[in-house]
Amino acid sequence: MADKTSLKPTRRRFIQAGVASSAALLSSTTMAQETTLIPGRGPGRRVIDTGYYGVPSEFAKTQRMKGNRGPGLVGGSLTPLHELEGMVTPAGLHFEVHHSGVPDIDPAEHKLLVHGLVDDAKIFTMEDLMRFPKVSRFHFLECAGNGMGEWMSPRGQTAQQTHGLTSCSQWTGVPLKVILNELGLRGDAKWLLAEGDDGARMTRSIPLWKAMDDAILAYKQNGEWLRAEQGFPLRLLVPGFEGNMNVKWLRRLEVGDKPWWTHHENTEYADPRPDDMIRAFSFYMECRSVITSPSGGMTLDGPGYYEISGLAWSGTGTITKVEVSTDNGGSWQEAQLEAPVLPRCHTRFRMPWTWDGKETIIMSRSTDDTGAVQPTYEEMYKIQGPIGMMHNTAIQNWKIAQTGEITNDRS
Ligand SMILES: Nc1nc2c(c(=O)[nH]1)N[C@H]1C(S)=C(S)[C@@H](COP(=O)(O)O)O[C@H]1N2
Ligand SMILES: [Mo]
Repeated sequence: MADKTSLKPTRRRFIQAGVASSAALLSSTTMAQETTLIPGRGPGRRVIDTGYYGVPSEFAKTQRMKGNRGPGLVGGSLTPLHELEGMVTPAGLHFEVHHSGVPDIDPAEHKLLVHGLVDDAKIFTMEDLMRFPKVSRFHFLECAGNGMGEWMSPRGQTAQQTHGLTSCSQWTGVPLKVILNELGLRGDAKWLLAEGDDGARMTRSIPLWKAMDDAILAYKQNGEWLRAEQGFPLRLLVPGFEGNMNVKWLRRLEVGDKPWWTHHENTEYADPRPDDMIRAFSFYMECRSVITSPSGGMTLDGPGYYEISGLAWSGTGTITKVEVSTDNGGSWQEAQLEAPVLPRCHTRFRMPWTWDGKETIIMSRSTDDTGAVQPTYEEMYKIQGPIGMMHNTAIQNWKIAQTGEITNDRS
């Protein structure tokens, strides 16, 4: 067997092949001295040393954090939007909201009953479902309560705390309409009840037009099996609709002619309006955006060039424009949207910026292809009332102090 050390690059090899990129930064004499000092690294870890499922580097500390509702059974975690790039959320960082913790379900045992106003009621196993034609689509998923702590005054320090209840994945599964057409819908069918197999037995009424449009019975997320936290082995995905309608651990679908007015439809997810009315079925998560970098909790390292970047999304359509203001809303500039720009999907925007070192407030404002424009808090209060909690879509301000420190501030 070859001596391990013989695999290490020799000093000679380093001088010949190495450090081409750092060469430009060093004078030729220091370069020669430096290269003789760089030791070879030797062989690295092997796959059998670390396990066959990859994990982030021990130096990469990006993590979810406990959600606003605490660590109990009702609660979950927030996506670290301020530390992520692009538009896809890694499965291990997808936010979570559970009403009774995460059940562990064996897919071999799991079944989906579809019944009610259909010609043939049927029980599907996971194997049955996976034989149907499938689709893979990128969609965001956002909890109706994303940013609920921000309604009255700024509270979260980072974009994770203010906006971390939205994530985006590529979801794979059977289009729901394929299954419903297979069973045959009766003429009076108008609504669909979706029920989860968790302790909370989350149930929500979904309008049939949405079920027959782009809803998916999803079992894969970013190519691999759904995570238990995201509803393994099966979840309903209703793209662009509020998070709680995307029932996880899906075990039953009932077709009916009217909504069921379930517990959650009469409590948490009914939204008060300024005229004292209650909006029961909000459905859509509307047009919204947030600057993720630079953002709350970060510090700018003196005046100079920075890239302003963030995410925009809309449950009603496709993002067509994101404007950025770096002078507290005084003037706006259009940011670049980075491809792919997809319907009901996170869209990454970027804008170059040179900070002059003076105190200022930066913010973003999104527009979608229905013409919806993200409102200010004042504008949102007029539509939704000042005491709402769900469906906060307002423009997020980040205040940059002269020291470069960034805080969540609306003044
Ligand atoms: N069965 C079941 N489905 C559920 C929930 C739940 O507690 N039980 N929570 C809902 C809520 S409130 C949200 S916001 C989304 C969150 O999905 P995620 O945890 O995959 O991010 O799932 C929804 N589906
Ligand atoms: Mo939610």
